[in-house]
Amino acid sequence: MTQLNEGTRHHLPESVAQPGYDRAAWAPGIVHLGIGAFHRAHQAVYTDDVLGRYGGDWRIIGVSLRGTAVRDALEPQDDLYTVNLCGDTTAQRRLIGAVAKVLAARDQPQAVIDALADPSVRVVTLTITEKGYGLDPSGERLDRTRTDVGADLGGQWPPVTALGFLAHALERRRGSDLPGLTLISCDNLSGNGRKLKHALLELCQTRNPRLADWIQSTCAFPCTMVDRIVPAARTEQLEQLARTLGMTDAAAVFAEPFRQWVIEHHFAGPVPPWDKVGAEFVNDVRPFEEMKLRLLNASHSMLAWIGVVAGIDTIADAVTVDSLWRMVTRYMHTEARPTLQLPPGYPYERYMEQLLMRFANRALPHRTAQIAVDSSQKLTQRLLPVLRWNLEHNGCIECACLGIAAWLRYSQGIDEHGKAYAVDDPSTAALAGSGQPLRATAWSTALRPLFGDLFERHPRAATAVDAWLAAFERDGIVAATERLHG
Ligand code: NAI
Ligand code: CS2
Repeated sequence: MTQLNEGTRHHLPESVAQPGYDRAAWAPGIVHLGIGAFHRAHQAVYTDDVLGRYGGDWRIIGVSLRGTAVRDALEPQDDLYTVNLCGDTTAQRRLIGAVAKVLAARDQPQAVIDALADPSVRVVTLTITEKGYGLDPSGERLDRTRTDVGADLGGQWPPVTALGFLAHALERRRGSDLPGLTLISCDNLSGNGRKLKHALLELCQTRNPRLADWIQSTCAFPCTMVDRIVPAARTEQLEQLARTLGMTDAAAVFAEPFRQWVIEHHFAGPVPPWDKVGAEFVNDVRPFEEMKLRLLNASHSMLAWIGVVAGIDTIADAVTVDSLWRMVTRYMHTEARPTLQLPPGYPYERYMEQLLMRFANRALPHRTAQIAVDSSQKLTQRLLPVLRWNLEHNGCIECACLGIAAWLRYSQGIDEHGKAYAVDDPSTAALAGSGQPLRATAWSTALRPLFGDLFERHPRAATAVDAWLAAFERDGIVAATERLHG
């Protein structure tokens, strides 16, 4: 079958919107680290909108830090791909022209440094997953026990982590008297810009304190809130798309229509006018990011853990279960909402209603198993702050404790039908298959890196988690959630 590329794009059906600009007219100005599905369906789309409306040297050099699959898919397609928006009633497709090139760091480490150190590049964006920042569970310090972090602390060539690549490239920029960069983390981490800055400065302090000083004074690390649900593409979606397009697109992404991007207005130099195409530049991102992490992401994770254990494949399937729909509704209203601080009058009710509709979108299957990946990293960003706040303010903790119990149960690696699954999360390896009874009170040493002394200081939380675990064993995980509504 024909493959999508510059030579074939004009044979795409008319219903596929084409980039409204001459791709060759604009040079790269952004390097993106971690060019996975989310970047292609979110930041690259905002940038494509900027190029279409205003032009500018803002095309993107994408970097894969781990594998080569995205480069291998995009290179023969001249870096073109489609974004396919799947709403419950509509499908909209568009071709994205913003990506100029993709580099696979594993094969081309020097080319990655050259791109980051190019004078025309002023912005670096990152979607490298929560663990890509190399931080320990406190989120404040590098995890020096990790071999990848250790290698980059020692300054080895080629670098391994995103931080290692950035340190090498920024050293070159400093040596060439080039301006600093605006480095924009687009991962689901609270204070993502601050965390990126801390992690990079700690690495550079160890290697070269002068570089750390230079970064402090020339670079900016705005925090962001990013939102669009973009599940990993399934083979059957790609096959169906090829039939619709009349050609293959190996790098296609499938996303929901909703999108949001809130960026702290703190830049080291020019950035694309994303604010003119739907993003918001604000002074303080924190209230937005807390709203999203604690409402959307925490609910997602709870549904994912319960879903995997109960054998429920997707989020849309999970929210058709009445007790799970009610659990999420109750969690959002009674436990998460009181912890949030957006200005009075912010339409939280509408936001929460819309979230449930987004979860229920059957046109966009989102596997519970995908969301459950790296759970321990996610738990600390999403659910733990809600539990802490409610413990400190004598609030309700039932749903958060149910969530933590579900995470512990998920970490056992075997579902309620006896089927084993891989727990793709290095930090929870210690919890799986030890044969000890599954109780927060019995696991306090193993849980300490994530929870600190929370369970010792707040026995009511430990008791609640253990009561949920006992209820799961007795009634099954989904039936147990009925207790919330009794
Ligand atoms: P993906 O699996 O398609 O891509 C992940 C990317 O991260 C790949 O480029 C991979 O090489 C890189 N990566 C993984 N581990 C890494 C590490 N230790 N160091 C450096 N790079 C690493 O996933 P996707 O959908 O692109 O999501 C990536 C991140 O984007 C998420 O973890 C999340 O923080 C953020 N995000 C994702 C959303 C989504 O719905 N998919 C929505 C909002 C944010
Ligand atoms: C999900 C998120 O995989 C996950 O952990 O909760 O990627 C979620 O889809 C996005 O944050 C939505 O913006």
